[in-house]
Amino acid sequence: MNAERFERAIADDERIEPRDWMPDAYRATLIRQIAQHAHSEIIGMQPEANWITRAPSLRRKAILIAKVQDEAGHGLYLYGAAETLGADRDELLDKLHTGRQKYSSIFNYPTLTWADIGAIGWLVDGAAITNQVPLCRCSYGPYARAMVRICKEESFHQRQGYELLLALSRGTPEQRAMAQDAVDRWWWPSLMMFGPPDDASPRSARSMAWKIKRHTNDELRQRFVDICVPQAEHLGLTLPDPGLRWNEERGHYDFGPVDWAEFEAVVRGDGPCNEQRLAHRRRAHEDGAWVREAAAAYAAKRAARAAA
Ligand code: FAQ
Repeated sequence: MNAERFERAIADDERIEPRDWMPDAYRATLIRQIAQHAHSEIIGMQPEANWITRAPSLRRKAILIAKVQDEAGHGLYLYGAAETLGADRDELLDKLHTGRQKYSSIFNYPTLTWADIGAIGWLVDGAAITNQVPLCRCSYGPYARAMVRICKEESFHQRQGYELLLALSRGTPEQRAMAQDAVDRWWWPSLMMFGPPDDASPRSARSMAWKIKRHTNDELRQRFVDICVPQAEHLGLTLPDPGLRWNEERGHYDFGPVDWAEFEAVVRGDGPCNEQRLAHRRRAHEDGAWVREAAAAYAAKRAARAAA
């Protein structure tokens, strides 16, 4: 009876809420995806935080601090959404710290110059929005609702990155070269954010049937390429793919092959910054132990006072 009601709700495009009955595998899939997403947000703070102290002006510094702070906030909404499924936040963090849960491959690349902050905003946040807008219609209510606010903030992040790159591409020859170099390095890893190709994506069919995912990895990757090509033209920068060309018949841009061996290596832990990212995250967690203890002690004191 419960299973039937669940299937009907999915078929009718109704939202599944925390107290509703759901199959164990649906719950487990959501906890995995939401946790990976939350981990990506908080690990994703590191590459950009690397440039806060070196931002070229007070305005750029204030914008960057706000963006990195938003990412912490996104992590918190997402851990909150995972908790509505019965997951324990400490356990999820422990799984991240011990390598038992993943975070997005993209955050294992270094930010070598200031232009990387622009390329991350334009391409990484752009890819994140392309992937996440459909998640606003995900069948699980708390995840879908968290996505609405996150997408609004990502949209601001994307624009600031684009504006930053535009300023550099219209600047001195050195600034322009720096912008081009950043786009050259971030383009392919951004395409990898959408996950493996459809014929090598073990989770897609089940997640599409449950309406957790609304489009396949390849569909969203294609959408992203189609959006970026005219934006790159407007920037006056080149995308590093000689195979990029408009295909009249398909109504889409064709693009060259993604290096899936590189993707697999990065997901396995062998990317340029995997070790550094995890080590920093573990250290930050340990350094923050006293804050968690103080907050818990304060909450206990307030609860005791309220009970008295
Ligand atoms: N990196 O069968 P599929 C952001 C894993 S945006 C690492 O296709 P699925 C914003 C996948 O999890 C980034 N692992 O799986 C920001 C699965 O792992 P499993 C985060 C990847 O779930 C911007 C296995 O490969 N966004 O943080 C990647 O159906 C700037 C098989 O793959 C999200 O997480 C990858 N790129 O589809 C923050 C969005 N791709 O089960 C700071 C929500 C796949 O073996 C600065 N997630 N894998 O452990 C999703 O939409 C989906 O989970 C996909 C993967 C599309 C990522």
